[in-house]
Amino acid sequence: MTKIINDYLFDESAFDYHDAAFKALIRPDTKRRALKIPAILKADKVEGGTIYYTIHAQVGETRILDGKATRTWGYNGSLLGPLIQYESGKHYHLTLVNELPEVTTWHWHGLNIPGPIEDGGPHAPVQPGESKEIEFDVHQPTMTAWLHPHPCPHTAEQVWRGLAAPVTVVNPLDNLPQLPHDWGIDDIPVIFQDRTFHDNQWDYQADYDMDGTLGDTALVNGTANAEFTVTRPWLRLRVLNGANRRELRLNTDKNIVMTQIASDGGFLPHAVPLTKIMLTTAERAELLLDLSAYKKGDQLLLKADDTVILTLTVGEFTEDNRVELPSKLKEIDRGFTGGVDHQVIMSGMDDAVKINGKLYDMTRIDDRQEIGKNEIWDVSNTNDDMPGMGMIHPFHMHGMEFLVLSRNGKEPYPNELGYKDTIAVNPGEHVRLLVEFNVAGIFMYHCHILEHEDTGMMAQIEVFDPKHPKHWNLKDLCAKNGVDSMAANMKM
Ligand SMILES: [Cu+2]
Repeated sequence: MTKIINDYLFDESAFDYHDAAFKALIRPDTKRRALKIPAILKADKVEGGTIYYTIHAQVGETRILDGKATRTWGYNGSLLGPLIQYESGKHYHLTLVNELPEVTTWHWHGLNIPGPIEDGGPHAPVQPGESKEIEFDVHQPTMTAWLHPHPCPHTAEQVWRGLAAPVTVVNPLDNLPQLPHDWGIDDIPVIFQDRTFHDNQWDYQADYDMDGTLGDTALVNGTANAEFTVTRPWLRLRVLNGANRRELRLNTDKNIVMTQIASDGGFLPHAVPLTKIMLTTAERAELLLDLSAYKKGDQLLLKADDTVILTLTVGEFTEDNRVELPSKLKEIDRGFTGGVDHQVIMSGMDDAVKINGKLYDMTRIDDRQEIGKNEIWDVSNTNDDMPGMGMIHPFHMHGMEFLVLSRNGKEPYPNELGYKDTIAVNPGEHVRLLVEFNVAGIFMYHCHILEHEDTGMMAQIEVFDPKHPKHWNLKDLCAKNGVDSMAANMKM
């Protein structure tokens, strides 16, 4: 019998709620609203094997609380964005239209596509009123990713204003089509964020915190006090922690078993039953909930710490979608063949955050790795040098999905045995990662507390292909693309 995980696994003394500036979540005083489900983005056209999408970043208004609408930003809508579906093996052409009053970028968090332009980091700006076109192939396992802006040092503020959208990749080679997959019916996104409302508006500058901005109101898919009506016994939740800083400690009022089937980079080797799960910023988890024992009208409350974020109300079960879960969800080879060791030391808090003792410089290449070789990355968090302080830094790498080999020399947690791109690193911990890039280019790696990343807790790697050598001059690239590389670290 598989052991049920019923704690959050991480170092409790480093949890965000110990911070003096912590804001606990309150349940908003607003009527319950149906959980918003992002629409599926329709292709503009399919031509010669290429699928065309257009994504506008735009300003709008969204009714979130009772009373006045909130001024928000979104993709192809006023808040968040549609589901963008990719299929592995296909070629995509995207038109990115910036209707915002400031420069932005489109970063595909979790997609293994070339950097820095297609990947959408700060080297790939789209100026207000302009549009750009990019093209890329998708070649990767079935997974849940997301889109967000990455224009340093304004990533945090732009995400706060509402820019984020769910992304999925389906790969016929490892997809498990028998699992619930009807979007909005038995397969739903749970995009968790927190915002403070000031007379129904968001005010990033007023709420700004150097260690990560927190809000007191939980939103799921941009819905406050959200409710979803369950119409099939199995429900697949695609949970994304889309907050700037807040750790999501997800649990339910009935402590039911949630079966984790996937993490950031796709299916786990085996399903992991748990009653509690912690996701730091940008981490994803796919959870299967079995509600077959519930009757019409029954409710299950999803909570972040002690605050309800989503009410699941059972309606009429219209179709039985239960299947036998395969004992092995995915074959994963953990063999290591490379030789090089890379080191990443995440240090400091507030404005003293650094990676390997340095602040980000978008014209500097901090590390190199050969395409197609797997190498070890040792990622540590030295916040244990401040007794009674220190925080968890979620470490994210662009351009590939890694495997976790160990935490402080011990086995990774059972739900960390699949591919990931973001990993929580506790103070005093060394996490060893097996990293293999299959696309070349310049990629960032950084703390995914968005304010830390904007302060400069970020570095970049050149992934090189000896068969196609390329000389990167990032100063010239920035000048050509109209990026003020000096401004990238200057937090206003
Ligand atoms: Cu950090």
